[in-house]
Amino acid sequence: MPEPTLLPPLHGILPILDATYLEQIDTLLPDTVARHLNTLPISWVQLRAKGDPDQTHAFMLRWQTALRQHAPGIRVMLNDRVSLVETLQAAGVHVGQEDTTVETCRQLLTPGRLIGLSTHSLEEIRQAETWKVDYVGFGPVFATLTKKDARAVQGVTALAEVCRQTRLPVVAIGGITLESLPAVAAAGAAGAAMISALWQKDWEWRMEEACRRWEQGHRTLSEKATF
Ligand code: TZP
Ligand code: MG
Repeated sequence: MPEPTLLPPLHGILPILDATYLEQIDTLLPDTVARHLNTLPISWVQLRAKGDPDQTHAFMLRWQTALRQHAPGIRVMLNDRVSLVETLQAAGVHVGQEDTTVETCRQLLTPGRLIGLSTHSLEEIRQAETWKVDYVGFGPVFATLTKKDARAVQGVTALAEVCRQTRLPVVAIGGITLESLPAVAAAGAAGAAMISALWQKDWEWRMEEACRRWEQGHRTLSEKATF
């Protein structure tokens, strides 16, 4: 069955639980992370693994189990692996322009599952609108070393422009740091997806700080709207 209703709205920090990064921190346990996320204003996460299919399945199962047990209010999106969404009872799938098409994802998923699509231009966002995705990723906003085949950097000005131009929730991604978070929130993004700036030894503090700075950026946005 799809996720229950009465969940918090999808916005704010979207931590990407990336297998490569998480496995570098040997002290990090799924239960500990899930319990900590549950104390924060985080409404969604994404599981991302680029290993072979069995390893990816095992990784996603391990983390989804921990999250469902210790952070049941957080919706879990799976990167790419649409075939695992129903098996793992995840909230939905996030796909790139070259992955399984949105149409195929809709056919494979039960109604109510979410579909997010990576975009890199207003044109791709317009296309995503016609496909009725639930949100779009947009980026890379800044230079990133995490995704080797990342497209050209878009910048915060382009981010603000696409946020103005579409009614779809826009999740900013790519090279977002704690320092740049307030600007990303102030640009009108619905969320900020982050990997390398979160998953370091002091990840607990980073996660809390990210939530604080997101709120700080949002205050700027509402002040701008008021005056
Ligand atoms: N897609 C576009 S940029 C990116 C992905 C998955 C990498 C994001 O990682 P980081 O470390 O937050 O730049
Ligand atoms: Mg992909």
